[in-house]
Amino acid sequence: MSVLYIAPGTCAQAAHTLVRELELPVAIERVPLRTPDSPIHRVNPLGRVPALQLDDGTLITENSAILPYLADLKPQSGLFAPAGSAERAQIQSWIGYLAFEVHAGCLRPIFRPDRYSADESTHAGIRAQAIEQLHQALAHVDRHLQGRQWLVAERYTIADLYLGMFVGWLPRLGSERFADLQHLARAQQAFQARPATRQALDFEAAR
Ligand SMILES: N[C@@H](CCC(=O)N[C@@H](CS)C(=O)NCC(=O)O)C(=O)O
Repeated sequence: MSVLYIAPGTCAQAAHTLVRELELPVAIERVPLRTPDSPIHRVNPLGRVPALQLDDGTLITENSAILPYLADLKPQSGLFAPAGSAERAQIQSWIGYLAFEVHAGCLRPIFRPDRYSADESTHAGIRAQAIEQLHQALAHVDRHLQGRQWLVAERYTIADLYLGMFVGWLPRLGSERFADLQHLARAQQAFQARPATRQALDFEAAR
């Protein structure tokens, strides 16, 4: 059986939620992060989650690869789109934007300012600047969602799932800075209301 390695409260929630959306026979394995003895180091040389190990041992990392791979296992779900279609490229475009502009570009300096400076006195400034950049990056998504329910096409896709996870992190920033992004709030409520999202969150909170 394939195994998806996750850690609660991390971006692995996206892949985890998708496994539950698709009702795939994938074992969910929680691992600690940033400890040298974590089993994740035997699986992913970067020591990061999500990491999907297929039953033949093949490793797939990065949400931007795992989400499309899993969704392709059940094309009838409509969570992705057929190869060669413009919709598929648009879904991939949003996933790329969220992975690069939102996650790596903004959320990482907010949560891990130590990666940008060893001088702790600079961390508050790095965070504050990254929160402003995050607002700009998400305002672009919010404008796109004006007058439409989903990022692409007329249905919930893996792009909406990925977005919903990140928007769900905003309260952790303890900031009112994002209160104006009303379309994003609506997208996050739709993500939150899905049974698969609830199942994944409950599982991650349980142990
Ligand atoms: N670009 C990767 C990011 C993976 C990533 O940074 N995962 C974090 C959790 S959100 C992690 O495992 N951090 C542990 C570490 O960096 O040691 C993806 O989207 O899958």
